[in-house]
Amino acid sequence: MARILITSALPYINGIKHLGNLVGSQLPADLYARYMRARGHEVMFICATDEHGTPAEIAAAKAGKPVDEYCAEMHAVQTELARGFALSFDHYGRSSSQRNHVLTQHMARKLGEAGLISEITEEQVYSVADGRFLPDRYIEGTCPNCGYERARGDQCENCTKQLEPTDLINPRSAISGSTDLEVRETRHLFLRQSTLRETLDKWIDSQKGWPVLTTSIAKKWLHDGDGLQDRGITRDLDWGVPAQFDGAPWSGMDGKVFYVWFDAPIEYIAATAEWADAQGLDDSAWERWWRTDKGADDVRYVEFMGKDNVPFHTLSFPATLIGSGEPWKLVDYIKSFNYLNYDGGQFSTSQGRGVFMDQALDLLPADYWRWWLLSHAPESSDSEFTWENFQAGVNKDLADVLGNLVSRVTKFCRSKFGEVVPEGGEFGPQEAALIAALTTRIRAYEGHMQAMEVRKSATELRAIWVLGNEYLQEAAPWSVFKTDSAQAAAQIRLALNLIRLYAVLSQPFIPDASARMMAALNCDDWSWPSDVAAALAHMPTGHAFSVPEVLFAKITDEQREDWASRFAGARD
Ligand code: B3M
Ligand code: ZN
Repeated sequence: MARILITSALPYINGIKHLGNLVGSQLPADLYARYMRARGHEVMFICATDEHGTPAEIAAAKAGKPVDEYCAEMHAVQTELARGFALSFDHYGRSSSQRNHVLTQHMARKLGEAGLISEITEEQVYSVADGRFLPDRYIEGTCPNCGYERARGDQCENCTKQLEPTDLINPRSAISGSTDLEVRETRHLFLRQSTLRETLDKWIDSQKGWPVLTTSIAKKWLHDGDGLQDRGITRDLDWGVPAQFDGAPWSGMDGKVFYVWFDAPIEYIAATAEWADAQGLDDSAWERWWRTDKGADDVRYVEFMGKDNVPFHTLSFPATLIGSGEPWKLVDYIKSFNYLNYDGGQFSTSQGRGVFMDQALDLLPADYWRWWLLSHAPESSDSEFTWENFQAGVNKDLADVLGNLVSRVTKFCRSKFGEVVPEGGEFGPQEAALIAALTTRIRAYEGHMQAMEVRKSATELRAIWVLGNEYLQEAAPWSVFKTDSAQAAAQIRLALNLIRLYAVLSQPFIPDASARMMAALNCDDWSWPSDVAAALAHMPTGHAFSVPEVLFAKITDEQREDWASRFAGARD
């Protein structure tokens, strides 16, 4: 049994996430967490809302609410949606927690003591009309790289280039729209990441088997000299972790807070401490996951995120942890994703384009979305959501293959033998062949799940479901029954056990349907089928079950057309 720490990138608090966000971190992280638990490992699965910075302040202002109130409300909304999608976090924390305040300030102090923080006077854009500095998203203008006219002060959404507010062409205040801007001097703390360049380079080289997407992004930032410039870690904002505390080796940071990207990854650790607090456990309970001097040296730490988050996790966050000089657990594997596009364009939170988590759950149960999204995860390249494709995936895989098998087998058994596992007959060569084929495929499935190959895992799982249908097709208990009811009983006994096997194997993808399959079978033993033959003899003859409600309803053409047109525009 291993100990596995899993984090998903923290969703910004500034609104409900769309399906592209979901499949880019939280959902595959959940798949992995569920699988690892199913295999008997000890898992700590952490996520939280990312509540600081200009995204939070701007969204709160738009909603006409104080930012702390807005964050508390949105955290509750996102918690509910996470539950709706059956995301099995051990803790869903908040980066605005007291734990994160304390830990973020602690990290900064340690970095300062190590000489890795410098205080720099820099030029920032000041809005005369607004009477304040305009960091990050408070300023908009034309991207100097690609010409996109709504680029923000921290990053261009169009070409993803990281920007400084002073880089923008024709800048304007995102608060008032004012162009009465001037450049003024202000003092900020900078993390001297550049001095850690070689250390980070070596650390990345020592990571064997990282996905190409992860290492190529990290290396690009490291060697272009772009990402590893020293970066400002404070901002002229009110909302955030105050950059001010006892014993700081610097001064003059009154009224400033840490940059959101400085405190957000630290929240992975702080959220684990929040978990311990919520469980009534002491510090050693979370420290054994994060401090290599307190037991975390045998933890395997895996992070999930979209590709735009990779630089912060391969460089900035490790720079913080290594630079602190303390024995913090570093990530062992980073699973990163490309983008899911929406019907010929991009999902966009700012433009309300695509399907958002709340809307998705209003249309269909979570499993439908989980299955389609995971089986189309944007791993090796961007992928695209279309309503046709979604309908086809759900109807074929879930309704025709899995759902149909469950309903056919249970109903046939009920009508011929009653709602109990029937006795009689023996397994023959057909059953032996099925067991052999299942064994091969299940071992392959395990390999893909272990390797976090999400699409390959889905493909393998689908193939495992198909094997069952093919077996039934060939064995044809409905006709065998006419001449040899004992033989048909043996076939159905196997098929009922196959449903349990499928519930166990499918649980990481479609937990609700799996639970319903198990409940119908009157079973609560989720042990993994290491021995397929034994697993297919799990429910003994005479074991009572009931026929479940339809597992998956098909999506009709009318529904598809209705949804496609309903979601064609922007969300209001
Ligand atoms: N909130 C950005 C994002 O949602 C950011 C991730 C933080 S992970 C520490 O893409
Ligand atoms: Zn651009």
